[in-house]
Amino acid sequence: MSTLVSYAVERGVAVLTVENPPVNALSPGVPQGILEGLAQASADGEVKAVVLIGGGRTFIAGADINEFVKIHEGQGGGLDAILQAVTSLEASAKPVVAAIHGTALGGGLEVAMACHYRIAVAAAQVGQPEVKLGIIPGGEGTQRLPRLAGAKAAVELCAFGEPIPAPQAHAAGIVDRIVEGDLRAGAIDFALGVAGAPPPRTGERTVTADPAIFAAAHQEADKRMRGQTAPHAAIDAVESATRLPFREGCAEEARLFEQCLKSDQSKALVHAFFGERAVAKIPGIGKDTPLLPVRRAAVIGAGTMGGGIAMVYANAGLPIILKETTQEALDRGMGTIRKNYANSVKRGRFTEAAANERLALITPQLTYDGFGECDIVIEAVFENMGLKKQVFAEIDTVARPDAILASNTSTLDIDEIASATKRPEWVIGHHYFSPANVMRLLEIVRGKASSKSVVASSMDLARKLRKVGVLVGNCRGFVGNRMFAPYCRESIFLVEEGAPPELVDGTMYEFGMAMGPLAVQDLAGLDVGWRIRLEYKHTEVPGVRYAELDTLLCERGHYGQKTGRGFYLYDEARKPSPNPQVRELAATVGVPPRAIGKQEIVDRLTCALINEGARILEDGIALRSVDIDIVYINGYGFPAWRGGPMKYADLTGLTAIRDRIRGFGWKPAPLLDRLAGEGSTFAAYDKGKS
Ligand code: T1G
Repeated sequence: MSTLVSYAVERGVAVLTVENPPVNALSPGVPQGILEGLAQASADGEVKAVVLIGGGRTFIAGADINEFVKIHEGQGGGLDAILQAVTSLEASAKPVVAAIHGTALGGGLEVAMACHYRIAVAAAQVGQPEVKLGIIPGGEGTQRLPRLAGAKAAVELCAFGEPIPAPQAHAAGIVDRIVEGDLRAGAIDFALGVAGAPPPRTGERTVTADPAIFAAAHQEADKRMRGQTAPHAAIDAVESATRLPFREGCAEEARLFEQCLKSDQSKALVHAFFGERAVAKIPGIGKDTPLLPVRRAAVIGAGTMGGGIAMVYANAGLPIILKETTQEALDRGMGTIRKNYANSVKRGRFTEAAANERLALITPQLTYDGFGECDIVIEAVFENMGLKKQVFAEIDTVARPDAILASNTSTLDIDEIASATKRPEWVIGHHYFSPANVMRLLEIVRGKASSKSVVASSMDLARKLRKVGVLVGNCRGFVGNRMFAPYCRESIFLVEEGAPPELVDGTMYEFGMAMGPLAVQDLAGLDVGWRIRLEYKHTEVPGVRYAELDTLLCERGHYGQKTGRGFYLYDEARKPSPNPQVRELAATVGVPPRAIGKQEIVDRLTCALINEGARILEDGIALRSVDIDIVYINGYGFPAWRGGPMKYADLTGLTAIRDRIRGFGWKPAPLLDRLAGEGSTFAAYDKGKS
């Protein structure tokens, strides 16, 4: 008997329990175990019905995604075993009941739909999230789901990948009953209730639909899943269920599945899935590192970032003090927080009561009262080293000796900030991305003195705050902003050389970026970079070309959205339109204008990111190239379906990337040069590091 699927008979019902922690994925051996258990139940005259249930915290959460990594690496594999299991389950002469708790996702829902009945606890979720991996359901889910829930519901689940709660699945016809109390006992009762009746086989049903459903879904996928191919394949697969007999529909699904699985988008999205989990693994800081419990917090500064950070903690159910120096600034900060929550309630994201609960967790004040009870104090004041050091000197005296002291600085030296305290081992960077209550990325900046517990506790806290925590080293700009500087500089060079801002931004939007680089700079404020540049003017190297256009705009008071003019003009609704002055100012830079194509724009901007990313790896500022990818996907709007800048480089080929860089007259980063010379990849570099 399989060790991955246990078998027991209770009151004449065979109970097959999948035991493959942590999520009961359909890893090799699990489908085989289900088949063995089904055969044993079929052969046992005492058995009247079968229950399939998950051990531990969940039902089956899908195929084992590690298998797709092997397929992507050319090691073969596929869904044969899963397909055998679903076929045998549905063909069983004895009724099979899927008993769902936790999540039934992907192949897990497909296995459940091959069963004759599905029952679930109300807290369970079901879904077909395969498109988030750049593929589509490949276990006949695109054929059974429309037969159970109708084409419209099936298209929504398969093309957009969001799970739904069990009660909604029950209403849709996917789940037959919501069970109160013990799921296993309820499943056995249900199975005994249907024993003897001919088992309903979903594959024997038919389904029809208005073709307009699919046309509408394709249009919606173009918006919600911009640039991605799998959602359209999923819609086509579901549409085939309304047109073809079951077996032919399954063949169409298999064809589309294979087509998606081979795509770079799937390689990129699988990379991003595992990458988001890999970044939590810090060499030298094991799971046994003592974690400092964080139950109460305080944030200093009620500006955009401080207010957003206060919301992050409140949203995670943690009380937080919000301290400012003047009542006016405090009121303004609290006013913004209240407005944000009111907007969320208006959009239906949560109820008025939930918003008030969160607001009640935020304590605005002008003093350091209560700081002695806080487990963490976050500094979020103006980006000025002198001011930050003054604040850290103060919190050093008011915070508990075992409190974490975190700075939200976006570029400044965390070691210098720590030097303002007597306890640098408790100081670390928690760099949020604006708006802090929305962006998932949290760069955790490790100072040379930051203790292992403070690092491990910060990574653990990121998860609790529903952030993606990425540990980065201490240098100007850490990882994200250090790469963003050459990316932005190159975008300005392109405009100085004759490419209109809307061509540069439009091209990168088509590439998949959430926003073009020039629009992002207008949003952040051109004056931010201008001030930093003035502060570091003395470090500039004679003969090196620096962007001029942003400085020329700032010298005229044009800081971007905040002044209504920057690379674009903005109306009162901040709607952008071309700024004719940009061309005039660009002409004064003295670079002869020329027509610049889209491919050159994409290549120069992606290579600017990749080359700096390689230097960051060499300098040890990022642990792995995948950490850089996760930073860019979650903090800078880089499309996950391209995997992040370093995965994009691997998929393009490092030799091609290096040759492009040389073609621009730039110097390839030594690591990039070496890996390209070896015919290697950043992924291989990562493997060598872990
Ligand atoms: N395969 C392999 N490993 C998986 C996995 C999976 N499907 N799901 C999770 N893990 C690992 C994960 O990497 C982590 O490992 C640990 O389990 C805990 O995960 C045939 C082809 C289920 C909602 O896309 O959405 O079925 O880091 O931290 O926050 O048509 O995991 O500890 O080493 O995320 O509680 C479809 C993906 C697959 C579901 C639980 N299924 N997983 O979240 O835990 S394709 C999915 C999730 C498919 C069929 C097709 C979440 C979760 P480690 P975690 P969590």
